[in-house]
Amino acid sequence: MNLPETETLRTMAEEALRACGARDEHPSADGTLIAGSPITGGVLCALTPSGPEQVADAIAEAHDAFARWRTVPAPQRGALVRRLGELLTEHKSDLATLVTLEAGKITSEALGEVQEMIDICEFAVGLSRQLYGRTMASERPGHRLMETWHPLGVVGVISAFNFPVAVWSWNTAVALVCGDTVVWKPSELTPLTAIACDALLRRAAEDVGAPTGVHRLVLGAGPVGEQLVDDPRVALVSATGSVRMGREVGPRVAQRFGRCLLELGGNNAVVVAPSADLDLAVRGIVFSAAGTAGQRCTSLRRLIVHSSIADAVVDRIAKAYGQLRVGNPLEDGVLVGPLIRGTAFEAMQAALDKARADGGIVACGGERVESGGGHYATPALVRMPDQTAVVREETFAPILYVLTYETLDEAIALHNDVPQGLSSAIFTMDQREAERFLAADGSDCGIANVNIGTSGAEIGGAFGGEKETGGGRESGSDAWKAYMRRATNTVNYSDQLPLAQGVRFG
Ligand code: UN1
Repeated sequence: MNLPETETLRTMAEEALRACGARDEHPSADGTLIAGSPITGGVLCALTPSGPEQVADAIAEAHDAFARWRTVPAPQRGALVRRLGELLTEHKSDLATLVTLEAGKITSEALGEVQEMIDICEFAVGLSRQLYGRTMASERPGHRLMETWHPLGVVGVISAFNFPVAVWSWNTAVALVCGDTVVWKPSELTPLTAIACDALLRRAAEDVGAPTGVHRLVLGAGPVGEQLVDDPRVALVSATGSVRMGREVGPRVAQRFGRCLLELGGNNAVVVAPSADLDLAVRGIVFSAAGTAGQRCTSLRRLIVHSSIADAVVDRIAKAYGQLRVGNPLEDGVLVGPLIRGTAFEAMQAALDKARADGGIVACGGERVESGGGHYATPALVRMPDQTAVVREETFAPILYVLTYETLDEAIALHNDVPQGLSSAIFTMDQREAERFLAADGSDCGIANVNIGTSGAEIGGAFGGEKETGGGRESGSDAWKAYMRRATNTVNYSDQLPLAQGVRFG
């Protein structure tokens, strides 16, 4: 495999950061937070993590800014997000470069991630004129009953390495038009993309005259996030990451009656029915399972295929896998980049060992691709006799387990018999089967698709899932409501004081 020198990657990162207007002191600082690249496993630069005082200052500043920002009319708040969207468009390739360098995504997927940011900005600008409350019919004469949506406060955004910028933008663009301010703790594995986004947002704020305290970036590992979780001035903690992290965050935020929005693990499955268009199915399956090297929370991990077509489907996927180029994500034609770090490769191997011990047969892949640098693996396809413990776990790597079924009821039961509930899909040409999969007794996930894969959701819908996925919804539809507080208002415009429920008092 032909990998570039880390020095070349470092220069690319510096140039992209500079183009985005990021302050020089970040990349040149001599700190303990190491920004690395999974492409070579090398170090891009050493940053200074935020100390407890800096985190407290950031929260205080965002809290102060909130007092002013909440009274700015929402369409004017939209102007800030519109400007951010323009800057993201201008710097699309700079940001995509940073995403590739830090997260290891292939260029097309990195550009797609930035496009997702641009799209959510557009959505949020429209939303800034549509933060509607309802007017209800009051049971009392001369009374009006209505609801008003008000800004909530400081939103603490904790994001993961695999979508280092899009998930931040879903939260931030929506939070800002809702009148909230944001303190962002990105993954400690992707600080540079965060620094670039923060610089662009700061510039947008300067350009439109918004307080710069509407957004603050804090860098570091767990303890920085914990400070956001425990600070009562943080009204909403929106956290993306592992179920283990969510189990910590949820109860701690609840303890102080804060709000939480959790996007945790997925163990996403596709059902392939006998009538499926197999050309379509195989393309959808390969993108969802092997794309982003299996490191999306929406990545496809389980294939539940009708026994009559199982051999044919496995053969076709194996053939497609054989043609996937694994390697340097900056190179044209490469479709599968590196795993984020060595521990991800080890977790993948451990899962494959367990699968074999459970009677699984590896149809193809799962091997290390020697690189002399980062950790690269061929996507694995594993036929399983059963949905054993390892299949029910999320391993953040490209492993696709294949199970078979006889009846659709059986397929749906297998599908739902995992602790996670993020994304799902069925490939079928049979409308009854498709509708059954989407019905109340069908897929139990937050996302259920027909004839497309599990990953690559558009921003217009609400994104999130059930069970151990955490229940949060972000991005489109009415997900904005999580970022606001609802006030119910009853206005008496009569000269009488009728009590509700016909109560008489005096
Ligand atoms: C994630 O992996 O955390 O649907 C988010 C998708 C992307 C977002 C994934 N739009 O795959």
